[in-house]
Amino acid sequence: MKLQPLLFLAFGLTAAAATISVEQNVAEVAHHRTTTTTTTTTSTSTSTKTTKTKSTTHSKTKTTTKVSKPTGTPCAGNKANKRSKWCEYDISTDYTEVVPDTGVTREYWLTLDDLTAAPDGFSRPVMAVNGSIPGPTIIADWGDWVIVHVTNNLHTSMNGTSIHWHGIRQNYTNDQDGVVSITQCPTAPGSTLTYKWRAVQYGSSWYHSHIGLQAWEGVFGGILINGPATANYDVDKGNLFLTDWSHQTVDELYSHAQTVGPPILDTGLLNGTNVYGNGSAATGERFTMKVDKGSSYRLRIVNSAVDTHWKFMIDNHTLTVISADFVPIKPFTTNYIDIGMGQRYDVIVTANQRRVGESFWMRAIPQEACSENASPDNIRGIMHYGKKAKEPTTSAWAFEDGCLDEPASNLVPYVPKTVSAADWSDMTDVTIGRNSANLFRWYLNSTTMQVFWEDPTLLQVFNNQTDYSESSGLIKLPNAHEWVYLMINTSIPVTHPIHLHGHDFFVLAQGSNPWDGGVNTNNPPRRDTAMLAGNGYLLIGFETDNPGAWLMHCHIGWHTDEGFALQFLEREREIDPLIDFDALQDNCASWNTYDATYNIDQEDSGI
Ligand SMILES: *[C@@H]1O[C@H](CO)[C@@H](O)[C@H](O)[C@H]1NC(C)=O
Ligand SMILES: *[C@@H]1O[C@H](CO)[C@@H](O)[C@H](O)[C@H]1NC(C)=O
Ligand SMILES: *[C@@H]1O[C@H](CO)[C@@H](O)[C@H](O)[C@H]1NC(C)=O
Ligand SMILES: *[C@@H]1O[C@H](CO)[C@@H](O)[C@H](O)[C@H]1NC(C)=O
Ligand SMILES: *[C@@H]1O[C@H](CO)[C@@H](O)[C@H](O)[C@H]1NC(C)=O
Ligand SMILES: *[C@@H]1O[C@H](CO)[C@@H](O)[C@H](O)[C@H]1NC(C)=O
Ligand SMILES: *[C@@H]1O[C@H](CO)[C@@H](O)[C@H](O)[C@H]1NC(C)=O
Ligand SMILES: *[C@@H]1O[C@H](CO)[C@@H](O)[C@H](O)[C@H]1NC(C)=O
Ligand SMILES: *[C@@H]1O[C@H](CO)[C@@H](O)[C@H](O)[C@H]1NC(C)=O
Ligand SMILES: [Cu+2]
Repeated sequence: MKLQPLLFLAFGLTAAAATISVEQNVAEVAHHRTTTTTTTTTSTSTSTKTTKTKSTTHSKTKTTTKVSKPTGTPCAGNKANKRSKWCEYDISTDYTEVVPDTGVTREYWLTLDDLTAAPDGFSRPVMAVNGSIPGPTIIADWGDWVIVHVTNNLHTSMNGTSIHWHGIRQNYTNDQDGVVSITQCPTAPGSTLTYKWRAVQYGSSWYHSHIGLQAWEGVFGGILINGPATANYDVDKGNLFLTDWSHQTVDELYSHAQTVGPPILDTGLLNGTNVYGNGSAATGERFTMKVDKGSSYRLRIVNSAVDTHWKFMIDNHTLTVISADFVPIKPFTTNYIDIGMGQRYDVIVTANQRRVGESFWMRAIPQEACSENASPDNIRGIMHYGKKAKEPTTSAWAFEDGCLDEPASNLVPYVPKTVSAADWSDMTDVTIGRNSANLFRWYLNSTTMQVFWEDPTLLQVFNNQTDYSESSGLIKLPNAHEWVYLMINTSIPVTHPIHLHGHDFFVLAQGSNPWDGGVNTNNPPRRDTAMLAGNGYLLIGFETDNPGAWLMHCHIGWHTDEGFALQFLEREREIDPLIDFDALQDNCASWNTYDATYNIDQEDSGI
């Protein structure tokens, strides 16, 4: 067994060191019709055991852009006092129907490594993208195509990988969704997989690993798609990640999660850094953010935790919320926001306090009703007026502990939509039990997801599988443009952030049991992640407008691993021609070779 030496890296020492300039590294290439930018795989494998005879019959239909003016700067008209404008489009343009033809493709290279780092001053093994937590931000304009080459250098941990572009629609590009066992095999250490997708939405999100618990070892980074906004601001501060963190790795903590229940986590990080401990024993550095009196700032807040629901607030400042996940909303102003795992809120904060040189706490507060943390009051950053951050003496806004979503009345999509009656509806009951090895597993109805890295659903589609015997929890949705309603219901007092791939869903009903039967079809909240309350229900609706195998799962890391998931096989007959089977099979072949050499165990649900 060949092991690479651990690379050592000092970061998390200052907030500045945790961030790097992405713009320098972005290769922006005008996209010509003649340029071939098809998905490719380079691998260390020489295996030829998979047959490729079918590949010639699959013509790629994805390249739809044509050469037009290259952009890269915000679209004409999008100024600090006119954020609603976006070239000839604006914030009222229905982005589910219309996409700017920018003619631009942005290309990024990302590398995953096993490293040692001390984000809160305590040194431990981590996995990171390009040597930082969070990794580099993927930046594009609304309408651009994005190509990302992901190289797996996780030789020490011998972890396969896949990168999921959370919330990205993957419109007719299901095979780029980056979910092991569903859309791809793991990418083996030593291999590179190239993803290509179009930014048909705009706003804020993140990419993260979608195998095992790897995302919460540090494999994540921001996605920032420039576009119009529902309120004005002066400065875009970018993504702000709220991560929970422990001195043991999540892989070490998993056995506790599976046998006893969710472990108590040590602390949390703001954008990859924080202080740990008290007084003179404290280590690490606070996240800091400089503001100038009178200016307004956009923050793109992402909950990247494994098992923490946050309230986020800035002392003495209100937040104007302008989007929920990738959906622009009518702005509302609040003292704090509730943010579940996988969710994003874009907020504007105005530096409107009188005193010059003042510093204010920015707080990420784990909600005890559903999150266990040993430092609940010490996950803080500092927003400072003027050059130097000093220790703030400010107090938190009053709040009530709880793990619910923002009320639906706050989350009104700016581009309104009404939902039709259900063409297909079903319900599924969420329960927990122990499997034959006495480990916790989550069940939707009576099924806990168990799928296999080496046999993703898309490979089964290619192989003309009809029973999908290797893919549990699969629901077929054969017909185009039908309205699907799914009621998710639980009588267990545990909340779950429910995330759907390939769609924004409509939140038709949500609350604590019993359900009164009400269904809100008149421009309800629309997003890709919503909270299922403990002892509660969540009724989601979406249209079958995107062929593919799409995962729906709880975004608590432990629960995903413990099988809280199902998959929709949407418009199965139309999937085949959309898939780059050469890339899929090459990547699987190199994984199979790696697996045969090192005998890698899959110990979880497979996603
Ligand atoms: C957080 O880190 C990312 C990646 O380095 C950076 O783009 C972003 O600006 C940082 N956020 C803030 C609010 O400083
Ligand atoms: C999604 O892809 C389909 C098929 O290529 C296309 O007809 C549709 O316009 C696309 N939707 C968006 C929002 O780009
Ligand atoms: C990531 O690191 C690779 C080298 O490993 C480098 O080529 C690439 O430019 C970096 N990407 C970004 C976005 O910083
Ligand atoms: C990744 O490596 C860790 C540490 O060796 C291990 O515990 C975990 O099971 C591996 N995860 C995957 C997805 O292979
Ligand atoms: C910090 O102090 C509080 C109160 O004395 C204590 O409960 C907590 O455990 C301390 N935290 C750490 C990380 O030492
Ligand atoms: C913050 O608000 C409180 C309550 O209004 C006020 O007493 C305090 O002086 C403010 N702090 C600062 C630093 O402005
Ligand atoms: C779950 O079970 C209920 C009650 O038996 C049934 O009506 C429903 O169709 C099942 N749903 C799924 C997704 O299997
Ligand atoms: C799947 O079915 C199609 C159409 O019948 C056929 O052309 C193709 O060879 C089959 N693929 C495999 C892998 O059997
Ligand atoms: C959810 O399940 C509980 C207990 O099984 C039941 O009482 C309740 O009616 C169900 N609610 C819905 C909306 O199906
Ligand atoms: Cu869950």
